[in-house]
Amino acid sequence: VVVVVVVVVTAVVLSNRTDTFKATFIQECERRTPENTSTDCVEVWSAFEQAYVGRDPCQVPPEAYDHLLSVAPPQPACNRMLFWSGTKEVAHQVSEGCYQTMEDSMLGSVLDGMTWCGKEGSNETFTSGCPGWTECVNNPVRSFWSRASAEFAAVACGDAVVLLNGSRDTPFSPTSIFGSIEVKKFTSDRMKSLTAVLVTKDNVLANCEDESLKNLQKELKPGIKYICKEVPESELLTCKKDHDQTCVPCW
Ligand code: N1C
Repeated sequence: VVVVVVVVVTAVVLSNRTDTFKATFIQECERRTPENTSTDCVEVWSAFEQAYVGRDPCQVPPEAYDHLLSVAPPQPACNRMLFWSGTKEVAHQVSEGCYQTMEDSMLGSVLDGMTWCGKEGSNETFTSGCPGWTECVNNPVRSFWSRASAEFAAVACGDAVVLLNGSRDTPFSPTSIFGSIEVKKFTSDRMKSLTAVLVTKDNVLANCEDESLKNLQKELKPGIKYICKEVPESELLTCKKDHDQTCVPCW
C-alpha cells in the first residue's frame, strides 16, 4: 500500500510540475497574443517542448528551437529596438513603454526568468535540477536565448540601440549573447545605425575609447553607422521619469 501511495503521489507531483509550467506558458502566450492573429498557443507550447523533452539536458543545441521560432517569430519595431549586455535591469527600466527588447516579444516575455529542461526517457518538463548557464553550453535555457536572440537581431531595423555596462572592464564582451550572436546577425539592408550607450554607475571603468568597443565597431557590417555615447545610469533614469511615455531618447 505504501509503495502504491508513494508512486501515485510522485506521479501527481511530477505531472503537476509540467502542468504548472505549461499552464503558465499558455496563459502568458494568450495574454500576449492579439486576438486577430493566427497564433495558436497550444501549438506554440508543443513546438517549444519538442525542443528539449526526452533529451539529455546538455544536448539541446540552439537549432532545436528552429521550429518554435518559425511558429512564433519576434516582430520587429523599426527604430525602437533595444539590445543590452550586462545592463538588463536598467535596460528594461529605460525601454518600458518605448523600446522593444527581446523580453517584450511574446516568447521572451513568457520565458524570461524561467528555467526548464527535460530528461532522457521522460516526457516531463522539469523546472529545477536543470543545468546552469555555464554548466554545459547546449542546455535548454541558454540555447533558447541564443536562438531567439539571433532571430530578434536578424529582424532589427532602422536605428537601433544597445546598452552596455561602462562599469565593467570589457563592456563589449565577445562571449556574451550580444557579442557572440546578436551583433553578427545585424544586416545593413535593414539596420541603419547602432548607438552603443555606455551606461556607467559610480565607478567608470570604460569610455567610448575602450578597446572592446573597437571590436564592436569591427563586427558591424559596413553600412551600419556606429555611434557611441557615455551616459550615467542616474541620468538615464531621471530623463526617463521626466519624459515619461513621450519616448524622447535619453542618450
Ligand atoms: O549575454 P548577454 O547579456 O549579452 O545577452 C543579452 C542580449 C540582449 O540584447 C537580449 O536580446 O541577448 C538577449 N538575451 C535576452 O533577451 C535575455 N533575457 C534573459 C539574452 N539573455 C537573456 N536573459 C538572461 O540574461 C539569460 O538567461 C542569461 O543568463 C543572461 C544574459 O545576460 P548578459 O550576460 O547581461
